[in-house]
Amino acid sequence: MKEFLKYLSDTRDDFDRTLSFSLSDKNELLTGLEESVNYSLFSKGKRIRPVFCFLVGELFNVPREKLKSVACALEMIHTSSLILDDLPCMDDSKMRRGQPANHLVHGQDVALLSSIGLLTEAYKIVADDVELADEEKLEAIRLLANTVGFGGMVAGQYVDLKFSDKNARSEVMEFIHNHKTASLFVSAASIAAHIGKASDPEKEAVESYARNLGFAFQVLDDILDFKGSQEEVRKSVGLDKGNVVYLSGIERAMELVEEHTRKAFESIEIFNNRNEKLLLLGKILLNRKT
Ligand code: GRG
Repeated sequence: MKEFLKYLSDTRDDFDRTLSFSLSDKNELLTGLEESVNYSLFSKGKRIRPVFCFLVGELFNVPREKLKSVACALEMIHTSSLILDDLPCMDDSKMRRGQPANHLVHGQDVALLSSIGLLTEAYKIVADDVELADEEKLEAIRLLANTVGFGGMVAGQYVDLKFSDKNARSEVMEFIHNHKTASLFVSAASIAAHIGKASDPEKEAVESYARNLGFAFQVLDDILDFKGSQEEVRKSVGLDKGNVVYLSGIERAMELVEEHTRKAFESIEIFNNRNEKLLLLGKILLNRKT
């Protein structure tokens, strides 16, 4: 485990060296916009989605070099969604990644533009990647767009805003978690598997792992929001109306984490001893405190 923790932190550092953002137009009129994007993108995120993408790639012998643009795109999309999610018209959160939410520092107008800009940059970075064949880029962009848009995060956020309340059915909660959170894990896995020329059963296996792990990850996020302090969790905490603990209670929430983790681990049994890193990653994510 100690060795794997070191491997994870090296992978995260490697990713952080790859991730960069600067506007191609150096016009000083845009300095504030660039600062706002960098404020959120380079705040202390755990970088789980890019690291997960690299690990799935490793399973299919994809060199990291080939997944770097996709990894950056995943982090940009995720950061873009956090900026939007924190706005007063959404979750109205004050704290994110251990610092004030973007809109409290840069204003709601600039936060919104930063989020849209980052989202667009994510696709551009993949489209410009010379390491990827045209077919690989197209499939990656198609999968990412599907994850972000009306079939994914936008749909999940909409249902969360409009339909999550104390009486929401468990199917509503499942829809929200699968679309808002698990979907980005699934596209990380699908893209890495596609580039690694995985067979259909292998693709299904890593996608099922990602879906279940992503779901458990979100439920755990809800549990941490319920149990943790703002200092521990490094973001605004509390029970908002879409929180699983609020809907189903802490015991059911913990059962859900267990059920989905078990399903995630079962999904990758087909890889035999090649699945070890994904099993360890799952264990670490589900024992996290932030
Ligand atoms: C613009 C992409 C986009 C989407 C629009 C706003 C929105 C629709 C969706 C919100 C999705 C959202 C914020 C889901 C929460 C996912 C989640 C568990 C966030 C916390 O992830 P961590 O713990 O965070 O990986 P860090 O800060 O470590 O990166």
